[in-house]
Amino acid sequence: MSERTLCIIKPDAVKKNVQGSIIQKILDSKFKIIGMKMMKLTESMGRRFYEVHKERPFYGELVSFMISGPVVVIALEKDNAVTDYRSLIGATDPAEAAAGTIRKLFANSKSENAVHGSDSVENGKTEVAFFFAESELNT
Ligand code: FUP
Repeated sequence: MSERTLCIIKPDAVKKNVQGSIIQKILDSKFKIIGMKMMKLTESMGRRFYEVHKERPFYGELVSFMISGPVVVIALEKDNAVTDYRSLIGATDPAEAAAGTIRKLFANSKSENAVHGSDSVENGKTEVAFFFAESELNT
């Protein structure tokens, strides 16, 4: 089934200029890019996007990091997009991520971990809609 998932190339990866390498790996894995924009998240957007984590001890630092510099937000579509994209990015902590995954290759740490990926089919839809109007998507 065709699904949507959201990639965010996080500030650490944008600072390192590895956006192109990350996008190429996504394209090589047969995802369709249906929307893409570079932007700096506002504090309010960062807080809302990560609201599910608001009780976690790292919430404040996570939001500060995500608004510390520009990000590239990419809406992806593919059969099994959510699971396939999570396999492509690897575990949250790069120390635990499999060889060849985006986080293994490009992440600094568990918090500065290069990319975001939606964690369920439902969140894939919601997170794409958080950043893109349906009219902005090229399906
Ligand atoms: P993931 O779905 O792999 O991005 O991981 P989580 O949903 O568990 O965490 C969301 C984000 O919170 C991570 F990308 C980075 C941050 N985080 C921390 O900063 N410290 C932690 O211990 C766990 C997560």
